Amino acid sequence: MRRFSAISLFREALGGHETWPRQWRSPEPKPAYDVVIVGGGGHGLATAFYLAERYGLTNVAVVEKGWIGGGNTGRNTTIIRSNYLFDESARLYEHALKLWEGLSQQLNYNVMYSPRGVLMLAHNIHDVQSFKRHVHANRLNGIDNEWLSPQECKEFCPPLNVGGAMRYPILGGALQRRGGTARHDAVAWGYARAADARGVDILENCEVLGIRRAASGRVEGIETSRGFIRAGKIGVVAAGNTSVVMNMAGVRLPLESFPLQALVSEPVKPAFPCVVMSNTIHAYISQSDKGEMVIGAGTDAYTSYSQRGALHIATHTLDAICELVPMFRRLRMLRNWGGIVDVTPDRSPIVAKTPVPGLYVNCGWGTGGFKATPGSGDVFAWTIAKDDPHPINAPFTIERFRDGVMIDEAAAAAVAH
Ligand code: FAD
Ligand code: PYC
Repeated sequence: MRRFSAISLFREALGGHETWPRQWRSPEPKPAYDVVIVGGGGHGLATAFYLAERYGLTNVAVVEKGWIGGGNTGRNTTIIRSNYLFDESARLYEHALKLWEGLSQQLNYNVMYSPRGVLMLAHNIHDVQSFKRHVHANRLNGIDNEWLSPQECKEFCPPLNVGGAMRYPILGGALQRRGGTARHDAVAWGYARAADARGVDILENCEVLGIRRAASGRVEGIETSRGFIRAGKIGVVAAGNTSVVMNMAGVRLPLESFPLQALVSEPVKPAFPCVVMSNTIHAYISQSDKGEMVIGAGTDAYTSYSQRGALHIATHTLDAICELVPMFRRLRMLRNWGGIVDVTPDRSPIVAKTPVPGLYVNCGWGTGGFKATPGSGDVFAWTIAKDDPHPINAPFTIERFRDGVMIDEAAAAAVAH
């Protein structure tokens, strides 16, 4: 027997329309949020803050699968500098550095930005040539960077061993005095608190599982572990997981994800006055306000989504550091951890519109995105609000990999990958 529901009878009366006539249909449902940001790291939270602060967009949610700042933002070695080689990068990282200088005041939250100087050590003739080239290029771009002899390195950072009989002799160094550090989790909390105060919703423990698109192709919203959230626009800032999230919308990106690890020593009294980086041996040292020596190592040799690095990578770094700073031999290490960084073919980020209307992406910061946090959030907010890139991030497109317009910053990225 054929069964009729009230609706099917109604449809038959209309002449068998599958759907109701347009004028009887309810209007398109309104987005629950004008903008949803996927990823509650520093970049995502900064984007939400600038959307509210600069463009009055407060109907915004930041959706985070874990807790805010629990990704790379809370795991990095906090080095801030803008001494990149190419004009495009110099503009981007210098924009960020200028924002760092006033950030605690702007957020009314102490992010502990400490411009104590970043010294990049040269250990062979290629390092010397490459760093001198960076010094010249930076100065042409109005960015401070200077070359120091081994003796000047020692004066700037007395614990360094500049004696010659070493595996990694110090042949000089490039010093950016305005570079330094900031407290990583304070950056996440400062942006979160300031965004929240302007009306932004921050949804923790809410994992994005899918991106829903309309028949037109435009984004409609996100499927999450807590249900569907409708959105007018979606900005994806999910660091090591970006390619997974972007695949949900059918967008493939040229990204690889690697573990990168760091470790800290037991806390000691102030002993190390600046930030020292050695790209050649993958070692980065500074002292935190708690007194721990913060040490970064290199990336693992294999792609992975695991938030821990291989032990031999850290061991190699510690061996080399004990030669560079002999007094550290007596320090005990307290804990180590890893994060997942996503790397593009030219080691520069993608901050751009995508082929999907209403979908934007900010990723590929590799091992060096913490320093960019304020600048990245600022220009990404512009891109989302205006549906058009800011002049600073305009070169950082997805299409540059198709067109061969690379911004090859491997030498400035600090950690080889
Ligand atoms: P994250 O802070 O990782 O935020 C992304 C967020 O997205 C995460 O919280 C994650 O949980 C969330 N997410 C992912 N998938 C989903 C999903 N499906 N649904 C919802 N949420 C999701 N940079 C420097 O400039 N200087 C340094 O000294 C430095 N040192 C580093 C040392 C280490 C050990 C590591 C790992 C990185 C280092 N970096 C450094 C790089 C820097 O940490 C990152 O580039 C930067 O923090 C990226 O910020 P983010 O906000 O994009 O990412
Ligand atoms: O980009 O300066 C940097 C950095 C140092 C350690 C990891 N990244």
